[in-house]
Amino acid sequence: MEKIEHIGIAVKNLVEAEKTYTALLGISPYKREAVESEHVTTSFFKIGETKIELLESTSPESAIAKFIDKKGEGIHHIAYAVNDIISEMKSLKEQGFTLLNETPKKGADNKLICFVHPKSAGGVLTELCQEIR
Ligand code: CMX
Repeated sequence: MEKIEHIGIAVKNLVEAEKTYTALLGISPYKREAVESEHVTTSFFKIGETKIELLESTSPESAIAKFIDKKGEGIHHIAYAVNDIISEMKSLKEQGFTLLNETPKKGADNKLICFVHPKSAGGVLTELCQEIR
């Protein structure tokens, strides 16, 4: 893994959360993007080398809606940048981690992504992401 690429934060209302994070971080979001396959709308802030991804659900069935129902708003996942997502996935699987998808999926912000189940990663939903080159 190379670095923390972003931290995902589940929010109820993206517009309100954007205002809060703009005030908190002193910068504006650089992009808003819908990820239809995940039923979310995302908003990204760049803070140094890392990004903050705000996630608002677009469907009651989405992982974000379920998370907010259970735990409320807050940190949802940590995403690590990787150079070669296929080999990282293979290596994690061999070590016993539970991957939530067999092949990388297209995520927000021009990334190939794969999630690792929180139950196999110390209670933290973990995402691998590789820039689409
Ligand atoms: N962090 C830590 N624990 C989590 C979690 C999270 N984000 N989401 C769920 N859990 C825990 C729950 O608390 C629960 O624990 P207990 O059994 O101890 O109560 C357990 O995992 C199962 O939770 P659940 O509500 O029944 O949820 P599901 O099993 O239906 O789904 C998960 C959990 C991780 C498989 C699902 O959320 C998932 O597939 N996530 C990956 C996709 C995703 O999160 N997409 C949204 C972001 C997209 C993006 O970044 O673009």
